[in-house]
Amino acid sequence: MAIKVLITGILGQDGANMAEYLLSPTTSGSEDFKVYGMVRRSGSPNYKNIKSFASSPNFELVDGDLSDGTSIDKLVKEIQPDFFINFGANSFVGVSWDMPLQVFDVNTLGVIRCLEAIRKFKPDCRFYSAGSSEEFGDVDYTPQDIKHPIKPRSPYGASKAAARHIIKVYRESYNLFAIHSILFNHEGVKRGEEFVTRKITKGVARIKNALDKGEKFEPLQLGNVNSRRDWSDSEDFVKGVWAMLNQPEPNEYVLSSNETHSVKEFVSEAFAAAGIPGLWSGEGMDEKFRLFQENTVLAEINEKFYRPAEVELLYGDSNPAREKLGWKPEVSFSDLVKKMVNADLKEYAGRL
Ligand code: NAP
Ligand code: F7E
Repeated sequence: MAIKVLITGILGQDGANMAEYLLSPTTSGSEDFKVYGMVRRSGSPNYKNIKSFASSPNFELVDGDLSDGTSIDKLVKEIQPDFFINFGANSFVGVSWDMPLQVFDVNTLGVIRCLEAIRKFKPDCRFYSAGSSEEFGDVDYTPQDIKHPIKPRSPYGASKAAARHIIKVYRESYNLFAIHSILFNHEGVKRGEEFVTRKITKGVARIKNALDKGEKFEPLQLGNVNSRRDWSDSEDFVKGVWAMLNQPEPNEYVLSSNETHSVKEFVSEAFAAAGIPGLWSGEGMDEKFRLFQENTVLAEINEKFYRPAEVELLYGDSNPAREKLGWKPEVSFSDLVKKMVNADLKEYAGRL
């Protein structure tokens, strides 16, 4: 009998990486997985992240929406999944001030809809829902571990914190295997273009092309470049999530790289990876990243990308996950930047 895994957010970064991981022959071994990827039929779905496995006989797209409990009930009742991995969310922090109700509807009520479906129709299904280091917000100490106080700074962070509490309530009230771990930032070649890492690596590809041709270009426009994040590779994180789902008890962990880097460092590394040396100078809104020994501006600050409240410093402690789950991230910060830049250089060249 195949192990049935229902994944929400399948067209996003983590959902696609998780399905790819489960469907890869090295993971499956003798076990066969049947992966059901949930898509919402609003707008025009973009299937580019799932192209490597979309035609696999062990994969099936199913319709549903975290805003619609009926659809979640129907999927759990009909599929009878062994595992339910909830990666679906409105995941962009920056937009969460503009649509707080929608963010809570999907990220918090959506989780309750999943829990209710499991409680009613498949109580032995193991449930995972992605939590976020954004829940820690204006942090009290570094590095942050699973016991760090919940102090969100955005509607997104608050929506994930509320989800964390309700998952605990369901786990304890109904004896469900339901977990919500804290994921620090994780990126990769499937990352959405609105997030700062992908915005930078796509910008580097565009600027590299212009510099090579001697053409004019618009510098990259960024917000708070002094904020610090703990960045890892999403392909490493899905393995940690799978390990968490397969422990004997429903314990929750932090997944992180255990390093912190500023947005400025990401910019410098990304341009360097494309063979473009540069230097930061200036202060505040006048900070600029210039081509080394030249005046050409490669990146500058635009107030538009500042947030109403910022999480200034994220730096995780994933040692318990490393010790108890035998998990650790394989891709370093510098290799992650190189991987993303190289993919975007290739994609840019392919468009010409
Ligand atoms: P992502 O690329 O933005 O993917 C999110 C997915 O959720 C998208 O495929 C989106 O569908 C889907 N979705 C949005 N609204 C939905 C709804 N109403 N019903 C069903 N699906 C819906 O995010 P990600 O980076 O893969 O992150 C996965 C999860 O981890 C999210 O819960 C995120 O909040 C959390 N997380 C991410 C990070 C990170 O650094 N990546 C860190 C901590 C936590 P469409 O494709 O149709 O838009
Ligand atoms: O911002 C700063 C921005 O949007 C990172 C999500 O996956 O991780 C992610 O949330 C930092 C922030 O990610 C720009 O102000 C500067 O300090 O890439 P981001 P995020 O907000 O950390 C957490 C853990 C999640 O759970 C989320 O789902 O970069 N920044 N300039 C900028 N950010 C953006 N997007 N664009 C800029 O131009």
